[in-house]
Amino acid sequence: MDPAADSAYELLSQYSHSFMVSQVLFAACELGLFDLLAEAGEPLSSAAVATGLGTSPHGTELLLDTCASLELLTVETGAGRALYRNSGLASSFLTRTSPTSQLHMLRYLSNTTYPCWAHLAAAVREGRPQYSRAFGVPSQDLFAAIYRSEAEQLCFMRGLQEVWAVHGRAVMTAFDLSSFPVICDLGGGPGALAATCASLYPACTVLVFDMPEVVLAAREHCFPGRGQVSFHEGDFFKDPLPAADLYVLARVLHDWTDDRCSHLLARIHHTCKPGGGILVVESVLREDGRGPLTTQLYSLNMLVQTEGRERTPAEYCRLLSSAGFQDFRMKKTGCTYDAMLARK
Ligand code: SAM
Ligand code: ASE
Repeated sequence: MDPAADSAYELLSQYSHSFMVSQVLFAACELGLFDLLAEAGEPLSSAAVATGLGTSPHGTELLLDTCASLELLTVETGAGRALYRNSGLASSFLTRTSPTSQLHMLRYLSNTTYPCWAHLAAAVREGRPQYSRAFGVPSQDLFAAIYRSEAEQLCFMRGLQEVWAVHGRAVMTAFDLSSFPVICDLGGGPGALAATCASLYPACTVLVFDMPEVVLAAREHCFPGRGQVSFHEGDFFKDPLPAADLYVLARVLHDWTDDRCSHLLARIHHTCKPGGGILVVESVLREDGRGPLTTQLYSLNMLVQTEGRERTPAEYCRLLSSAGFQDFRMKKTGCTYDAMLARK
């Protein structure tokens, strides 16, 4: 066999089956596998897991051994039987009670993002999001589609916040923000990044501005740790923006076309005090647009789920400069999301 052809086939095979890996992860979370193992307090046999989850013995055994190969579980064998426990990854990120749990994001990816990706070819052909094919709802008003039911809205809100328990500090300390007395997170959702900001800069006043239904849900479902943050409701394309020294836009610009971004940035520039700033937090493409792969995949995700795209540093710089902002600086954080700061 030709070794080059061999390794090419191996790569093809790995790509072809990657969706199965995602589904193993999604199914294990949906079934509550990692919570069962966390709450058991001792390693469990496959039979005990099947009983605990109410699942078939055979299916459970396959799922457990596959999770072990994926390093989601560890397995101890002895005395003719296997006992399973959560790996460090699963304990940190896949259990309900972990402060860094990513379970809502995984549920969102499984129930919403994945069905949209089933129509990736159509999205590429048409250049637009796929809510009508995936869910039978129109995509004209983007957030009407994203928030098409209360359950969907809550899952999106909760899911998107979870990354900030892991990367919020890196993003908010990329630049020293302590010289901005009032910081407003526009489209800040239920306020996880704002809360991180408030705890890092205790002398700053931190506000969140988001749509009325988001602010209402954030208040009603009292997301934890948001005590120091105040919520303001409105439409950032139309309504007056709160007065602030620094405006944060985290994963907002990537939802929108260049025209919508320019409109929003011009409104922020108009409200911003001279000397004030704008902090943009996004997964940023390499200058040539050819990587990192995760960001390219996110950009395809913006194609299937939004009107936007991920952009390069030069593209963000151009959008901000055209709106009148100066002194564009970018700091890489080493995680998925980077920070860019500019001044009025
Ligand atoms: N900044 C948060 C983060 O990074 O986790 C949330 C990002 S989410 C992709 C976009 C946010 O913008 C949502 O919370 C959404 O409700 C908000 N948003 C969308 N359109 C808006 C509008 N017209 N006015 C105010 N907020 C809006
Ligand atoms: C959005 C962010 C996301 C809109 C839809 C989204 C995310 C998932 N779906 O602004 C979070 C970022 N993750 C990915 C895969 O893009």
